[in-house]
Amino acid sequence: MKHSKIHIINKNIILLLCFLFVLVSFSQHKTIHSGWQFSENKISWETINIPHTWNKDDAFDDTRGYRRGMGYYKKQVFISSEEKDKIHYLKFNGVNQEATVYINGKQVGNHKGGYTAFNFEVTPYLIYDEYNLIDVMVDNSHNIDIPPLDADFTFYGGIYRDVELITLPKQHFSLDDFASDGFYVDYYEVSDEKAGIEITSILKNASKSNSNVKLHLILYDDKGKLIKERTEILMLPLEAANEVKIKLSEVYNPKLWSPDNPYLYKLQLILQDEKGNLLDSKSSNIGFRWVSIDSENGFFLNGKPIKLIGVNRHQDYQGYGNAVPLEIQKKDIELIKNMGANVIRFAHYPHRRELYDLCDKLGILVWTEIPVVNKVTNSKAFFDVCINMQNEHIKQYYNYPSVVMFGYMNEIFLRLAFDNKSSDEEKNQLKTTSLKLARQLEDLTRQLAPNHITVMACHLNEVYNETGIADLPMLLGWNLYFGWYDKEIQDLGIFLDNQHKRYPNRSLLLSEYGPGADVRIFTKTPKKFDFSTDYQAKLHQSYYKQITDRPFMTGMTAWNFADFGSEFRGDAIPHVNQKGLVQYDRRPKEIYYWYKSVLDDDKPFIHIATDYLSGLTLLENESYPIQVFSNQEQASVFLNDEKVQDVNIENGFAIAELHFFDGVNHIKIISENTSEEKKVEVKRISNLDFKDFNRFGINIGSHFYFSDVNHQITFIPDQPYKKGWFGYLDGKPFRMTKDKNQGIPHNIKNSTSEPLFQTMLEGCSTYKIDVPDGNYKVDLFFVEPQIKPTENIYNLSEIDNTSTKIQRIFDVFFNEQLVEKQFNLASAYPEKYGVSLTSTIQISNNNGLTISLKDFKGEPVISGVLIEKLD
Ligand code: GCB
Repeated sequence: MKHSKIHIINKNIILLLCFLFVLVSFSQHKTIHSGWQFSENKISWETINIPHTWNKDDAFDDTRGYRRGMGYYKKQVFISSEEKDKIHYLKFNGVNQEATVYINGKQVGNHKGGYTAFNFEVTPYLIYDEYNLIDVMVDNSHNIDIPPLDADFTFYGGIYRDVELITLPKQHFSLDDFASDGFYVDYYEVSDEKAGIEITSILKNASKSNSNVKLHLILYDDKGKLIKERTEILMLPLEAANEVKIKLSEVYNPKLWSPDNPYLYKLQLILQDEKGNLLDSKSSNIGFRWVSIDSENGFFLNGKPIKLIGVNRHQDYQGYGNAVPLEIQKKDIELIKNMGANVIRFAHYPHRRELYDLCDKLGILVWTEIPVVNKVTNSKAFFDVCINMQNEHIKQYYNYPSVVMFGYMNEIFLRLAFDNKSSDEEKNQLKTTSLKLARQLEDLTRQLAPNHITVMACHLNEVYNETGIADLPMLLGWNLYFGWYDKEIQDLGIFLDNQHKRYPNRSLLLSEYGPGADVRIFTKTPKKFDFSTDYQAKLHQSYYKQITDRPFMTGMTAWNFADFGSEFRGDAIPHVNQKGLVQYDRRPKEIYYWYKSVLDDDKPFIHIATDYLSGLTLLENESYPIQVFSNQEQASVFLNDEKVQDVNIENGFAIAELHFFDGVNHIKIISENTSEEKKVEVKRISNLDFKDFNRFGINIGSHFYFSDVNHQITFIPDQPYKKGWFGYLDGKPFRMTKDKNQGIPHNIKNSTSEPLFQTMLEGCSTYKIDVPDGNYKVDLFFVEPQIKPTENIYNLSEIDNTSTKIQRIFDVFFNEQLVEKQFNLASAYPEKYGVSLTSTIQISNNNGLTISLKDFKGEPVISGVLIEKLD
């Protein structure tokens, strides 16, 4: 028995290999990456490889500036006359955002939309036994007929996904149905007992005569063992494409697919001619699963409740823009799985298809959507592009068993909500148009994907309820930023309870949440909008509890898996949205490990959150709270081999208040099943004598530490003056907006030390630092915060425009010595420059250093100070 099983498996493998071998000579997909020519102006050309974008650097570089416009690509391909009887397609898997394709100077087609695949049949344009010229004209300029019109991510232009040259026999699986694979898998009667699939194939016969073919469908289990098969003999009418529906009979006791056990069967579709020669072949993952949602009890997979906890993902990556090699992208999905997530929202557009295949394999449920974001255009052309895009999206992504949710809009009223120029009538018109488009997309989605869940995401605004748009999708996503753009962290639950009460029949998902966080910023006292990783931990930890406490919530997807490029943004790193759980280059922030602690119970796990505590400086007897993340219940904390305390780990974390020594400290956390160790280097200063150190930096006006690579120092938080130490005698932290928690200046030029400049004291006339007598070099840091305030709709706070007129002029003294007379940042540095003033000073008579800022006009500002002892 055992022997014969092995025999069958082997036989199948041989069979498969035979098919693959023959396949190469029949239908062929050639990826054409190399040796393309690219030009921005058709005058000077450079040789590039695909994937490619022309915005990978300029979207981050203020000097060059982000170029939205045209890009021209060309490449020669030789087509042999041996291919003369074949059909040829050129397939583009992603070109942002409009492409016009020419072969040998003749236009073969145009495609609008940057995130779905498209193809053109190029057979009539080819010249055999010669080089054929492919020209692609790409346009990423703002086009009111192509979504997204406006969004918080960079629209990198270029051919940024693979280009394929596909050669097919005359009879093949059609490529003409919105560039899908030409077949669709539907599941029927899926249960624990049995499960079936029905396959709809679109078979095309491009020859001038009717053709008889065989369609052979085979279902294998995950070991390659044949489970079901069926062969149909079909007559394909000449020059036509036809749909064929074939059911495979049910599999009994099927192995169900789930995040815990992503069991995949494999479907092979083989098209042969009447003599049995292979024509074309396709395959698909088959995962038997069924999903349902319930507005009281959340999400169900295979009849069992499952809380969806995961992330949103954008596709770009530091240094690559959107032209990211596939293997690097696959790592994201692995990292997400490793964190313990069971869901990904591919935001705000379809990502590479290979990643969905990986979600099938790793067991991650998927929400996928098209980029209709922030606003719509009231034009037929815009509607047509959206409808076409959703057709492409659903048909290209239909067969992945991981895909359970299809979406089509994100925060569609965001622009409207911040529009103070349009009349009420114009606004009502926009509401009506958006609702009309939403209805069309919802209907289309339900019609094309009747077994999937339709979704849409809204931002915090009543307009979604008022207009009724929120009632359209089967599952409503709320993107909620309580404790960041809005109110406080605890307001999340209050809002959700209220929505649930008002709309008890709606199923809800928290589709986005999260604060910005920069690994260079840490603090004992995290505050809203400080970009500290500590505030990030606080918010995520609380949100997780608030969602898991509410059974009606289907789940939550954090914004965002990784930091991503957003050209207009100016957070702690300009042009980058820093809400990632991992950095732009995917190095995990601490919060990544916290998620792992609550989501992944595969193995005992402890993480000590000290990875970015670089240059921690502690004064006098100061201690520092260290977060310990773990999936264990209890642990003992050791510092430098001495037991300090036992901690209970709740909600995945515990805090250990540690009294570090000066120098390298050794932390060890031991739980019953595992342990973890970390070293932390600490500078403990018992007074400002400058004996064991010769540099000292203060992040004036700020409550956080900032570890600054440029100055090779960690600036420590500010304080009111304390004798023997340092601090301000007057002044208050500067804020640009009425919301006192937000409103730090953005996009500071000439610096990558934004967190040093962004926070500052305003109205400080005296700052004292009690350094001993000696010779010092002192750097002071300034920025004029009120030049050209950045209008950022994602910082949902009011900008005080009157402030642009404010001028400040002040004199700067070190003790009595004048350093700068009539310092006028606004006129000396007309852009928002990070400015430093450097001067030496001889301190004597135990006077310490007094920095005086004497106002001449307006209130002085100061961002930081760095003192170095010279001898
Ligand atoms: C949102 C948007 C997303 C933004 C995010 C943010 O609600 O859907 O595209 O990136 O907020 O960070 O502000």
